[in-house]
Amino acid sequence: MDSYEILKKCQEGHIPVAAEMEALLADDDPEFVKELYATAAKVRDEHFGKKLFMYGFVYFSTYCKNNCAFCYYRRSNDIDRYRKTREEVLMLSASLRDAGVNMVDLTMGEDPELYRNDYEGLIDLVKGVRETVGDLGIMVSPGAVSREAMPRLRAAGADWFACYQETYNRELFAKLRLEQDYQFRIDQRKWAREAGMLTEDGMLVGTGEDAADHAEQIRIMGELGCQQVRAMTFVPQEGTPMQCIVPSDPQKELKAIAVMRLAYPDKLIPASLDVEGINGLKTRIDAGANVITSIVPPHEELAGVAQPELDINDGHRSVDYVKAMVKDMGRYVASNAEFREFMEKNRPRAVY
Ligand code: SAM
Ligand code: MD0
Ligand code: SF4
Repeated sequence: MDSYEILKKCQEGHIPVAAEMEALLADDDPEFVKELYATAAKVRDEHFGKKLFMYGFVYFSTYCKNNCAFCYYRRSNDIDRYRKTREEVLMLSASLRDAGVNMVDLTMGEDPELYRNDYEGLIDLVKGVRETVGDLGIMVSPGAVSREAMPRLRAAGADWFACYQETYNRELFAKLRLEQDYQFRIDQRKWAREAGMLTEDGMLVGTGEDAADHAEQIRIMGELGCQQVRAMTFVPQEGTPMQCIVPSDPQKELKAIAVMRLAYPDKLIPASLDVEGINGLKTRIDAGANVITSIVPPHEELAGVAQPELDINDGHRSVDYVKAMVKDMGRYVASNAEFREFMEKNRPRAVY
């Protein structure tokens, strides 16, 4: 299949099928790749104009009972950890709201303390953040929770549920997310949708997959009905079994972003600051992303996930710094009303 021909069709509104996505992902000719990004950016602009969304990231507990091979916060890693108090999380959320983000992403390791008593601490926290942030979006990224927890998270005020499969290759999943159930993780997003939450899925790039795996991953993520889809390059973490893996060429993630955009013109696709920091923002936007995630306030002793410290305390991941860069790119940050409009239009109807 000729990749230029496929791209040309996409420029005219064609949505690529899996085999076409694979052909686009497999062509590494520099001229072609440039054209791929430009086409994706154009498709994004046709749907969203110059508007970008911004999410504040609150990684409020770095305790985790899991042992993912890729993750710095896996339980076997002997590292310093923190758990923010309810008051601290409310204060951080309020300051992110005041600084102008569209959504607060409440993320945690699978912290037994917050899972205790049927997730009592977590649900109470979400309720508090809802009272604090008014009409801002709230995303929760709590790990894999019970089906019963979903309607309670929704009722507490969560708009979005994020849970990344990382890969739809079962063998690779077993090597990455050790001792975790593949189907239980897939069901997370289904259960969240049934409870009326919008959902996000994601793929980890650079852990041994090829263009065919990426195409398959992108196809399935869309088919399962997520409104936000992401790709993040694996960043090797000290003290983990994957610490010596050579990081993948950054272009792989950018190409995945571009192909996701062509396949899903109207979905939200993040440019995460958690991979290459602020230096990686423009390249991701230029490849078709339309959301900036992992904005972290400085001096609050908060961490990133893949990049625990990069660009945080010098303020380069702050709202103000990111806003200035958005302006430099000739784009603007959406209003909360615009973000809410996206959510209302795309929110799944609760079935229980
Ligand atoms: N603990 C919850 C979970 O795992 O679902 C919520 C945390 S979520 C922010 C963690 C996500 O960050 C993972 O699903 C993975 O995609 C990404 N991540 C973690 N470690 C990473 C690394 N070293 N490099 C790139 N991405 C990473
Ligand atoms: C990010 N570090 O946006 C965050 C995280 C969790 N919902 C998101 C992976 O990159
Ligand atoms: Fe825990 Fe999430 Fe890290 Fe896995 S990715 S070890 S579940 S924090």
